[in-house]
Amino acid sequence: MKYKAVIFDLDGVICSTDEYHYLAWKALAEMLGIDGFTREDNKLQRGVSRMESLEVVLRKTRTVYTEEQKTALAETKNEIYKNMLSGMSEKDLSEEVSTTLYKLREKGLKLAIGSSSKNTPFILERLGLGAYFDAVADGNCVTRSKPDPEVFLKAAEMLGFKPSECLVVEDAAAGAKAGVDGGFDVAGLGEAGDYGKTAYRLKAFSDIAKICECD
Ligand code: B16
Ligand code: MG
Repeated sequence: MKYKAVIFDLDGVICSTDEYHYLAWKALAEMLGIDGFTREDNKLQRGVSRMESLEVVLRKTRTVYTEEQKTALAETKNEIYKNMLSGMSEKDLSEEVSTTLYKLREKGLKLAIGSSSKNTPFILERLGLGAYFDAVADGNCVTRSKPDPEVFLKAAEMLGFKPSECLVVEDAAAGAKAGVDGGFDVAGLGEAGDYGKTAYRLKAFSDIAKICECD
């Protein structure tokens, strides 16, 4: 088998929480009197940290905020976002994702999460995957967010494998760059598939089973 492990991004790969991020940032933008926050702007927030995401919103206003105010704004967005997450349950884990994870695990592959999100443990719990993964590297254990490779390198280290032995699955351009720069083969969904250096462009999540010879 070509790979010993698969490291998954969370938001936009395992679950559709990327849509909640967008809605929560849009709600914050409206609170600040910013009308023109769009899905195009939101693409720049994918995979990057909460504070960097806030800067994408604040670029759209001339108002200058202090660091203290920025911290409070990021907290407000997170409260809106967590409120949306609180309605999530095991039903939000798609059949396609759960079947594919099962097939990979059956073949003996190790499975990990590599996410920029500090809400990773909460989301995995809601999805019924709290104890499912062999390793979880997330925004709580890194100092540099994607496109820096730190989170994926950390996940590989936790698993005890080299980057060349792991496949990274991403939906964001920043995440695809992080994987490639870390020395991983990357399978890209959507926008990540358009990042030139990915090893695979996925049409569907379930394609991972074919790549890992589990189908
Ligand atoms: P939080 P991923 C990333 O998760 C999101 O794509 C990105 O939009 C978000 O800003 C980041 O997590 C931080 O999230 O505010 O929950 O800590 O795609 O790397 O799983
Ligand atoms: Mg993502």
